[in-house]
Amino acid sequence: MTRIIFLGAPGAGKGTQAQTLAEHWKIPHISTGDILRSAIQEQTPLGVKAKSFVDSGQLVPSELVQDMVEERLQKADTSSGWILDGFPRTVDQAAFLDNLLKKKNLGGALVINLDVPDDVVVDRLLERGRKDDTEQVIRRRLEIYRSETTPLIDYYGERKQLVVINGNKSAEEVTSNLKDLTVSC
Ligand code: B4P
Repeated sequence: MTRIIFLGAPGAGKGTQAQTLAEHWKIPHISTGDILRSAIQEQTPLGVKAKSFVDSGQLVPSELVQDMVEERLQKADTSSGWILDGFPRTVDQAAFLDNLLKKKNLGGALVINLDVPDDVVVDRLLERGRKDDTEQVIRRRLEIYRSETTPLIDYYGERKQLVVINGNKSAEEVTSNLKDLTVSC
């Protein structure tokens, strides 16, 4: 069973790599950002609550995202594994996921931190130009990444689950390095 978590700054390539690897291994790519954006688009109760947080680059309250992830991980397509992209983003969310995996008698996931310098991610996101990819919102997301998400590097490092990959290469080169890495795990 393949269980992978992608960490990395906004724009580090988590979504790009998670999608490619999920197709390669035929396991679901679970992106909390994608699920939230589609809930916002469909104006579901979750989407209505999440909209202002996503638009301004803030984290959506953890209770909402945790319920959403728990529900998604109950679906039958997760039986041979999954790739989580964008979750966990805080130490509280990581502890929640650990408990959830324990309840399901599953071991920990392999955690991959895609390492990319700030100026590179800002350029990538400005070029992508999604609604939350304006310079001001990107800077806010990077600040929150630094304060809320980088503590996960120590969290998973201490648990010997963490691998750091240089994400500042072409998407194809990063994919090739990831395939080498995960095949040997
Ligand atoms: P996400 O959708 O996760 O946003 P992201 O971090 O910007 O996406 P990602 O990092 O995957 O983009 P990618 O590199 O693939 O979250 C959006 C919002 O949702 C958050 O701000 C928050 O409000 C909310 N949210 C999500 N999860 C949450 C949680 N757990 N808790 C609370 N709130 C949560 O792509 C970036 C661009 O770079 C693309 O255009 C791509 O083509 C390009 N690119 C990728 N790799 C490249 C490479 N190697 N070289 C050149 N370009 C590359």
